[in-house]
Amino acid sequence: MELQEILDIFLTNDNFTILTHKSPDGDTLGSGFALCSFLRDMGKHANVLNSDQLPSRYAFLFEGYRPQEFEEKYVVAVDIADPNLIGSNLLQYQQQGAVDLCIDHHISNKNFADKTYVDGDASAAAMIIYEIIKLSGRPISDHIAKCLYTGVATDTGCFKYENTTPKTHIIAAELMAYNIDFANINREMFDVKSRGRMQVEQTVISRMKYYFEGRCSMIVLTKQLMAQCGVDQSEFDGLASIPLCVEGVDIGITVKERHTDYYKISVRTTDKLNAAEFCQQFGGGGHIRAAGCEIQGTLEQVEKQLLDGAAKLFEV
Ligand SMILES: [Mn+2]
Repeated sequence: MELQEILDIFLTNDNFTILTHKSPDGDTLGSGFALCSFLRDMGKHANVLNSDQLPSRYAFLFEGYRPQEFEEKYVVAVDIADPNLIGSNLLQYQQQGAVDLCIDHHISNKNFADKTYVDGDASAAAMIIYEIIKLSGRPISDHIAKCLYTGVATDTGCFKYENTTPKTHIIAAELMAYNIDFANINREMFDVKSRGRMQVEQTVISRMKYYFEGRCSMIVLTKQLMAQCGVDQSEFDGLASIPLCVEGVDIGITVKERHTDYYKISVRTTDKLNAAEFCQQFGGGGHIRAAGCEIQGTLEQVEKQLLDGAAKLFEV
């Protein structure tokens, strides 16, 4: 599929429903609301749907947004790799044939829509939306620029992750030329945390353990701690990067309690170790520097299994 073909779809259809993924992030919301503005600015009808309540930290992306009433004729999914990610409150869209077009940047995309456009080189879905809007030659409002910048910044960890490319910077630079407060967007997205989240960080850091002469560190997040600090799942983005922030650590492990005796493990590594290989020992997987797995057992059993697994990596 060519970008022009997608643009033609937007130009020739009307009454759009734009689907964003559950547990929404800056990219799915930035892409969704930018596309919605683009369509509405052309006098078309469009709504953005999400299975979950939208986190207030993203409120600047949908300020003044009101749902429109119309008979839905075209369904577009943005940043959604798998129909399950549409979420349990929008089950009707998970059915075969419910989604007309999917615009995504995950190479793992399940091809669940009638038409799918995947650009695995795009750091964010927002980069693809930007290219479509730019191709149209229509004006880009400050609101659209703000949404797209947020998508690109958040999916690249503020231009720090390995998925950042020269093109990422070029698009970000073009978006910065609009009247957007990028410094404040980045502050809100990366620096500001709720008090509860701060408390969680404070506790897990104070209890962080080190192994293998300081090359491995581990933090544990229990349900009790989450409840104590009054924070919900949506606030735990990025927590797994904490253990690897310590000098000398090559593998940082975050153990998160899901249910009793059931733990979700997030692993981050430097270029000296392979996180995916580590997690494969426990039936998980992922990328070279970031991977995950799930382990059943008591906390003590889980910790022991992880350390035995790490010992293999360090060959001790
Ligand atoms: Mn994305």
